[in-house]
Order: sequence, then structure tokens, then C-alpha cells
Amino acid sequence: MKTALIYGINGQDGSYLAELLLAKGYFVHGIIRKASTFNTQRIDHLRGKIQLHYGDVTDALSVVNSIIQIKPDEVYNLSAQSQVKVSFELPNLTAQVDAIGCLNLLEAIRLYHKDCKFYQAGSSEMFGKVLENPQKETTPFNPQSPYAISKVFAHQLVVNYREAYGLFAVNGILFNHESPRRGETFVTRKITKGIAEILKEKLTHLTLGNLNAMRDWGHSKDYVNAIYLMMQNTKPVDYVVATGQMISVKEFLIKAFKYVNIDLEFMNTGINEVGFDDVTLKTLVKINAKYYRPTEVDLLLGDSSKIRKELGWLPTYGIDDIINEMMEFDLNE
Ligand code: NAP
Ligand code: F7E
Repeated sequence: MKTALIYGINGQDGSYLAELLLAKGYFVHGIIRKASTFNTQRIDHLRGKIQLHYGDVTDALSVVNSIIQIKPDEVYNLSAQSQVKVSFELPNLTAQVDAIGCLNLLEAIRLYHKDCKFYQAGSSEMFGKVLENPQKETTPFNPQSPYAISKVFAHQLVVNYREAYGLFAVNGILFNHESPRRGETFVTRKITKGIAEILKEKLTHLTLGNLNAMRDWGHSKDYVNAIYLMMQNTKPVDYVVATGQMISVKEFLIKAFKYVNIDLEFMNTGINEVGFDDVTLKTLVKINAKYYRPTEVDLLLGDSSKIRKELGWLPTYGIDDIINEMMEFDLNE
């Protein structure tokens, strides 16, 4: 039986990855941080099947201890301060977790458990202000936030440890991926949860930032499957994971409102833009500049032909499937 260790197990991807690895017959260990309130709701249904340990990726001693004690066959580093906007407010913390955290894990593996495979959760945000369209493995990085810059550090470090020490260490460059387990401050979940609250009369309207940003949105379940395939590869190779389909935040909004039979129309532009119900004329979307980022990533569109060809990965969810699943979940919450 293989043993896996997941840093970030109680995040969106960590919870789906834990389910996938259990189904594949793995013994699954996960690291969670000690919080003052319970925050394991995404993995509570797995209690008894997985083993949880307190730890923190920024605490080098606890990282070393986890590698020595658990002796995993595979380590998945999904831990991160993963919110781009927050990374402008907490750049130091973001760098500690997202950059130095990866260094701590690689050093622990290099020093104490070299045969262990390592996965690093890289991000399409590393392409930032894109220098090529669509973005693939060879597209140069041009990061636009402390989050993305920290992820570039981690990415390059994985390449370096692979080349310098022969570790089986891989980077997944994953484009945005969502699900009903998505954190509530990311735009897709904020929209689906917000619409459900409007219908339940707990909220009058959604307040958002840049509606013109365009993203290539996939489903977390498909993306953890890609992560698993990368770790079963015969050699350590980095891959882009994306659907190849891109829509704007505004188009996502229109589709999500359509799910509850509301036709959303827009008027004005920029900070004055509003979205309203075509029939009742009620304002349902407003803009607040506090959700703008100091430097925005306008568009991200992935070319995942390499992983499709070499590992046979394919996304099974389209954007409408994702929206339908998220809307259904939030309406039933
Ligand atoms: P998420 O839901 O925010 O999960 C991040 C996890 O990291 C949480 O379990 C969090 O624990 C944990 N964590 C934070 N700081 C930590 C620390 N100091 N030590 C140990 N664990 C820590 O993110 P996700 O959407 O599942 O994404 C998983 C990974 O993929 C992240 O690295 C993210 O940056 C990357 N990524 C995500 C996407 C996407 O679209 N979802 C795309 C590309 C890359 P708490 O619950 O205690 O906060
Ligand atoms: O923003 C715009 C915002 O926060 C998407 C993370 O998983 O994917 C994610 O990063 C877009 C941006 O995700 C609001 O300006 C408008 O252009 O959902 P998001 P993200 O920044 O793309 C990448 C690949 C990761 O690696 C990250 O970890 O939506 N937007 N209005 C808004 N965004 C938010 N959060 N809130 C708004 O009100």
C-alpha cells in the first residue's frame, strides 16, 4: 500500500485529492494547521479513513518531522495562502507559505527521504500579464502579484532540485478550478453563494470588482486527477492543466443568474456598472473598487495539449456543468 502525505488537505483540492487517493488504495496522511475554530468541514466525511497531523509548511522543523515520521511515497504540496488579492495585503506571509514552504519540503525530502515523489501546486497566475496566447509549458512567466511571484520561486526551485539532486519533483501549472468546495471569497463561489442568498432574501445584491477579467475555469475533481497522473508518470515532467475554454467574470455571472431564470442586463461601465434583472429592473450586481487588484491579470487561457497527449488526461466538466453543480449546491445549503 502506498502512503501519501498532503499539505493543504483541508483545502478544496486537498479534500478531492484525499478522496481520489483513498479510492486508489493509498494510506493518506494530511497536515492541518492548528486554528482557533474548526476548519475541517471539507474532510470531516473522511475521518477514520485518513490520518491528520498538526503542522505548518512554514515551520521547517515540523516539516522535517512529518517526512521522517510518515516516510511517505508521495508528498503533495497543495498548501498556500491562495488568494491573489490577499497576497498584496500579506506579501510576507504569502512568500513564507507559498515560496519558503515549498523550499522546506524539498529540503526535508532531499536530506531525509530522497526516494519520495513530490508535487508542487503551481498556478496559471505565474503567466500573469501574458506574453503568449494560449499559455503552455514553454510560455515565459510574467507574474503580477506577490502570490504569483512566490509561486514562480517554488516552480523554479522544483526544477532546480530535480536537476541538481535527481528528485522526482514535478510542477503542475493549474488554471483556475472550482467546485462547491471552492473558498467563498473566490469570484465563482462568491457569485453562486451570493445568488442563493439573494433568492433567500439574505442579500440584496452582489458587490464585485473587475467583471471583464477572463479565466479558463475547470473543475477541481478533474484537476486532482491530473495531479495524480503526473505523480504516476515514468519520469518527472511539468504540465499545464486547463480546459482551453475562457469566459469573463461577467459571462459567468450571466450564466449563474440564468440558472435561477433571471436574465441579467448591464448598464454603465467601470465603477458605475450595475447588473439588473431584465424583468423586475432590480439591481443585483454593483461594483466596489475595493475588489480591484493593484495589478490585474486580464486573461488566462491554457493549452493543455501536452498532458492530454502524454498522460491521456481530459477534463470531464464544462463551464455550464461547473456552474450548475455550484448553483445547485449553494441553493440547497
Ligand atoms: P485552498 O482551498 O485555499 O487550500 C489551501 C490549503 O493550504 C488550505 O488547506 C490551508 O489550510 C492550507 N495552508 C495555508 N497556509 C498553510 C500553512 N502555513 N501550512 C500548511 N497549510 C497551509 O486552495 P485550493 O484551491 O485547494 O488550491 C490548492 C493549491 O493549488 C494551492 O497551493 C493553490 O495556490 C494552488 N492553485 C489553485 C488553483 C485553483 O484555481 N484552485 C489554481 C492553481 C493553483 P487552512 O484551511 O488552515 O487555511
Ligand atoms: O478571481 C475578478 C478578479 O479570486 C478571478 C486562485 O485559486 O486562480 C485563483 O486566482 C477574477 C480576477 O481567482 C471579484 O479580479 C471580480 O480577475 O476567483 P479569483 P484568481 O485571482 O484568478 C489562480 C489560478 C490561483 O492560483 C489562485 O490561487 O475575478 N473578480 N470581482 C473578483 N475576484 C474576487 N475574488 N472577488 C471579487 O469580488
